Amino acid sequence: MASASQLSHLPHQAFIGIGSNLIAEGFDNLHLSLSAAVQQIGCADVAVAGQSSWYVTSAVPVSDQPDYLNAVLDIRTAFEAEQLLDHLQQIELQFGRIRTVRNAARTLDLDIISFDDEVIATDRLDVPHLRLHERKFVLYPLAELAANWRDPRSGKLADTLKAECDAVDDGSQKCRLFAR
Ligand code: A4P
Ligand code: MG
Repeated sequence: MASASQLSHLPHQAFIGIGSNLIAEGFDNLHLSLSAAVQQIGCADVAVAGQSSWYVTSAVPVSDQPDYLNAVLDIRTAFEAEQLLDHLQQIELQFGRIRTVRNAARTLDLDIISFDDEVIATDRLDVPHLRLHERKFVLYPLAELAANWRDPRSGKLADTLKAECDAVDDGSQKCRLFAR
């Protein structure tokens, strides 16, 4: 994890959702390949300041895909949001992500959950992530890391979004702490 002096030249804060349900080539399990991906995210312009626990989650929408391993990272960065997306997409490619259909099984998915308290809507980016409020695999790790983070679109706290998501869940979204 980055030290305070390493973070001082990185003016932006973002939460990144990380997940996978296919082991990347060269790794023995999802936890090892995802931990290697976290290492790759750190660079001169990005520092990983915090990380949630890992969660074992069922695929959303419900399907016969294998379970995912998910977490959320708290990062500091000198990049603007689209530069950060470029950086993350490059890492997805390194881990063998081949874009097929939407919601396909994947070796690595990196999503920008939030970027400062900005609301961004461009051809390439919607931030905060548009489906954040309906996904336990984002809200559980996000609330663990930053219960008091406020969604600039809805004005709601991460803890509130998590409780609301739980309240409407029909039991189909499994989300449990990963035991190593
Ligand atoms: N894009 C727009 N906004 C963002 C953002 N905030 N962060 C655009 C990242 N990308 C963003 O993404 C398609 C395009 O979305 C990008 O080119 C970017 O310009 P993609 O990663 O190529 O495709 P995708 O991930 O299959 O589609 P989508 O709609 O982004 O899906 P999500 O929301 O990423 O969800 N179930 C479990 N249990 N755990 C998971 O991690 N992940 C997904 C993917 C589905 N089900 C899951 C999980
Ligand atoms: Mg994605």
